[in-house]
Amino acid sequence: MADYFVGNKEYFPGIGAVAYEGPKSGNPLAFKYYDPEKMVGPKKMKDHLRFAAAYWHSFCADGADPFGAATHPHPWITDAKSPMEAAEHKMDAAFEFFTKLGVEFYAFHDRDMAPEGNSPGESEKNLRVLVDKAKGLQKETGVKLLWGTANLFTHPRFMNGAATNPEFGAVALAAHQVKAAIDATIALDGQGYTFWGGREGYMSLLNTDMRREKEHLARFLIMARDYARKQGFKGAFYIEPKPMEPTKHQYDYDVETVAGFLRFYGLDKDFRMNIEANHAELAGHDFAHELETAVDLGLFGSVDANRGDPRNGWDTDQFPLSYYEAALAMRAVLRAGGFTTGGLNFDAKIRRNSVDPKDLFEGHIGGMDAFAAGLEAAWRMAQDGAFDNFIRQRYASFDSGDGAAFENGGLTLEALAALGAGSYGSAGFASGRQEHLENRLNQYLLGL
Ligand code: XLS
Ligand code: CA
Ligand code: CA
Repeated sequence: MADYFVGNKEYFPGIGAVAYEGPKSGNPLAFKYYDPEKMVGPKKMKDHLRFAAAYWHSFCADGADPFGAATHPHPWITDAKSPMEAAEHKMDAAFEFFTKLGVEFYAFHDRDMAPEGNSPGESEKNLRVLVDKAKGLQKETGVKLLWGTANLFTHPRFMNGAATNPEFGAVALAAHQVKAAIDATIALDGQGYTFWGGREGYMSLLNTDMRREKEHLARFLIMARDYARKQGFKGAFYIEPKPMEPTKHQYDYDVETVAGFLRFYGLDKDFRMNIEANHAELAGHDFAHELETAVDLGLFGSVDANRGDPRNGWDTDQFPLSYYEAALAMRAVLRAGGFTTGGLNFDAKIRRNSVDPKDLFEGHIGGMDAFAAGLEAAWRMAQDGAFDNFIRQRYASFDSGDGAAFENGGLTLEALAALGAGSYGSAGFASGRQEHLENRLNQYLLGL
């Protein structure tokens, strides 16, 4: 791809299309492993991985933190005469970035794309204007929308939650925003629509009716689903689990919790999980644990690829770099049969002191390389079959005879106990061979 920028101004001058140059390349702005057209089994790397960039971290986050002011110079804001013009320039910069980096998808919140107006109606109008522009840029560049969502956590009106707000008026305002964000997602041919429960949780049980709040959340999701389907939306709805931050406790705690909730309210046909690595970590789980759980439950959908810092327990949203974690993540994705509507969205941001425009590219390049290497390792695992065979063998006593009768509900506890008192005395001592399997994993990572 030639140097490409949209609009009148180039926001990342001096940076061209990022190309694959191979593992030995010394060019920091080249891929070392991610070779989009390379076949991995029946599919190209790019079709396995379906990379997306996040509008909010890449084009809205300005490096501010609770201790200090913005550090990231955003030329698309400084060169604009009004918030709407800034939003248009930001979109030019975003599509320039997507195309130079070579991601096929992006994801956005309503407020990332268009500024809040002076009334709900004005905010919706602002969004419509920017959605029209995005439609044109998608057509021009071929970049597609992975998912859309509504920001129901930044504005002070949502300080007590959105769908779970104790005041009805706030719930109604949230509905107005979600309806407009669904319309925007449909207009942009989005493949999914995400609900991250930003402040859907509580800060104190002393002022909270949990039962009522969770019922309100379910009611709200049912209404959103029904509206979107009525409008012809065929894509997936995602819930993105997160256990805490910004609230003390969020109702969408982790995959198991959300799965129970979706099933209880009959939402499990339409909703899938959008699993974020950093949120898994905050819930005390490995990233792969959350992915595998969703695959087992038939609720796997999409991934927010990033990492936390294992020592500080915050949602630091750093770029993912671990080949080890990426390989285990891609193993789960392959087991799910690959992505359908979902993809790997980099919900990750450069650090506060990363003030060179190249930093945004290099963060994404590292993450894309890690997942490309992870994909290849996971593919080797699946082809070689050592783990799958070991697991199959480990449970083989349930494949026939008494074990199969137990699995199929053909035994009472008395009958099972009688078998236990009989000939099974030496069972239960087969090695789990964890060390052997972990060593094998390292071999796969080394390309063996
Ligand atoms: C925040 C979430 C958020 C969602 C989209 O922690 O990760 O960015 O992905 O609302
Ligand atoms: Ca996320
Ligand atoms: Ca996060």
